[in-house]
Amino acid sequence: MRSDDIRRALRFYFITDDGVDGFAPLDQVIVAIDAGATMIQYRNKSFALDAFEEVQAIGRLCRQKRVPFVVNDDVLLARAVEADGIHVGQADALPRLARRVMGPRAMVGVSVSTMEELERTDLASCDYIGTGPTFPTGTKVDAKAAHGLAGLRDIVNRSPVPAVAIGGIGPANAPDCFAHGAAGVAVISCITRSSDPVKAAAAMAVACGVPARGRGD
Ligand code: 3NM
Repeated sequence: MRSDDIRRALRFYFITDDGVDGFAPLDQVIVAIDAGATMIQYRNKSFALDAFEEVQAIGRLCRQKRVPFVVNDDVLLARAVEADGIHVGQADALPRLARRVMGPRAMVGVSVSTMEELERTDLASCDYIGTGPTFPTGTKVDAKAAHGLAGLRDIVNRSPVPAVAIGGIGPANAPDCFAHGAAGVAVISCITRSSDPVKAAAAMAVACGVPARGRGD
């Protein structure tokens, strides 16, 4: 992917929620894509093989809608569903290994919470970083302390690749993240735990300045 395509894809980055009852990941992705999400990540910390077909269905939908699709952590799952890329954490496959497995055209992203992590991460193998938590989040149980907008700006300024802000982001504070240099915002609960996910996803699209895609487009 070219670098301006990557920046465009990062703008409204939706990540599936593995902890919400009655709102399956595929349905979450349908809502996000219809609203205009520009990138989708499948994240399931307790992935088991019986979810494989659902991940394939999410991948197919993303391909059909031309929305880049990445898998969190699991490089082999990403390969198996022919995802466009992989997002790894500091404890997961090294970006260089992830790149080797996924190939030169894949998108590789890595999570970076602090300046120290940024310094020691192999960014030459990465297309972007996810950095957070920008604001406190209840979604990631082992999240570090929030680094706020000033921390976001520091990391953006030092990063050679575009940065996506993550953690506690919603329509109200997404514009602040862009104003502090984020290429995009990654969100989970502002959509998946909303009483009205369709409305919340539409509000995110407006905050990110992206057009709605709408059903069937
Ligand atoms: N990673 P929500 S924070 C998956 O700081 C994830 O790296 C984070 O969920 C990090 O939008 C986070 O509901 C959770 O706050 C984001």
